[in-house]
Amino acid sequence: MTQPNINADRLNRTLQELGQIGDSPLGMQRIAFSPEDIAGRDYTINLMRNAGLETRIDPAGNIIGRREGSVPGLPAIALGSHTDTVPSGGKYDGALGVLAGVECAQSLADAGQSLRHPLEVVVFTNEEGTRFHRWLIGSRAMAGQLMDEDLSAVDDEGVTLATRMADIGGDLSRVAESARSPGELAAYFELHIEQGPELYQSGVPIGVVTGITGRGMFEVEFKGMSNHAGTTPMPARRDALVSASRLVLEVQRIAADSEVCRVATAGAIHAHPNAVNVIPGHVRVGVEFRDLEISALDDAESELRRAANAIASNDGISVEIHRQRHTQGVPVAPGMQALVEEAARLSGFPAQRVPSGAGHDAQAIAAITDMAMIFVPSVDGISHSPEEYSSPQDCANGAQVLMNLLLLADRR
Ligand code: HGY
Ligand code: MN
Ligand code: MN
Repeated sequence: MTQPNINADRLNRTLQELGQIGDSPLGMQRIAFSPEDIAGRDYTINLMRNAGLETRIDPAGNIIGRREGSVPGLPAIALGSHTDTVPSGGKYDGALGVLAGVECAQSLADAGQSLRHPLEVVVFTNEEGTRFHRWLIGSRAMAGQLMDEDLSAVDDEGVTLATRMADIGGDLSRVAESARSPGELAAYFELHIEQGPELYQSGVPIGVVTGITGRGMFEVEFKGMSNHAGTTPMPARRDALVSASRLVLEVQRIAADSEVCRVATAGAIHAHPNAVNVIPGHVRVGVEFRDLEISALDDAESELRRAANAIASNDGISVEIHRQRHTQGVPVAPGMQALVEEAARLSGFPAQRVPSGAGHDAQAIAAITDMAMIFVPSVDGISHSPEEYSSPQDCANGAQVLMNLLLLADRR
């Protein structure tokens, strides 16, 4: 059987075209549910249709392009990722996996080759979680894992998830219908940029993902007292931003010095009233910890609580720690890793096993079917930045391995 090859030029053209949608001098701004995100979704739906896929949007806003297989009644093999980006993000995170999935469908159509299994290509809603501070919305919905706190979420502009979902063609009142029953999917494969330095440093073109990290998210709220910056004596101040700053350094210490968990980040801060001549009375700090082991995340949480309470009592202000969405780390089954290695060998590329420090839709979909991930190198390991870059050759390599992985799985 001819192994249809993907069309590298076409893939890289679609990557550049999608990369124009929502681009800005500060990087990609396709924040989930935004007009830019919707434009990117529309572009992708059009590509899916050109590739011979029947498209639908499920109640969780997931875009599903589907082509039936030659053997009736078989479960589908799904390829996918996300097209939403972080603020000032890059052109490859998520986009590569979606466009490579479409490219596989297009190449099969061009070769007049059908698969035994139905093929689905999926764009998952709000993978990044920038909106609502809760990620993997679409993939958790497909896995039947959305919780009441997700469904009742309101974003920073006061808009509900129900409204945002309707904006993209979803219907939160029917979100339970997005959940796929066991046996509907035979496997899920996701091509993604590594977003870290390992493959780029080792010069190996293909990564066989061994596991996807867990993540614990918190918002730490310090309440002091706003006051006049010019007239309030230093000893009389209850400066919430000074206390928050001490916490930011403690968060770094938890991972960098004590190595309680693999990484720790205080990535967001909101100081109120955020005026240079007012002592900040109210500060919220967004904190996240990551590790494959849930026990490490629990230990990091204990450390965070200890540090925050010690700082607050020392500084004479109050503190509240809000525990937000936690995500379990997920290993990739050895048999699925072996299948990716075989696909890389068939494609003629050396491959290296590598863990994922980033989260992915695959870790949610792992709850309902076998999954595997393929990585390609990120130049200098940079991601979630306008500097994010993967070469056209590396992108094409990954798509070819994805195609061969799909063909291998289809014959199983
Ligand atoms: O944040 C992450 O790990 C992923 O890029 N959503
Ligand atoms: Mn991603
Ligand atoms: Mn990302």
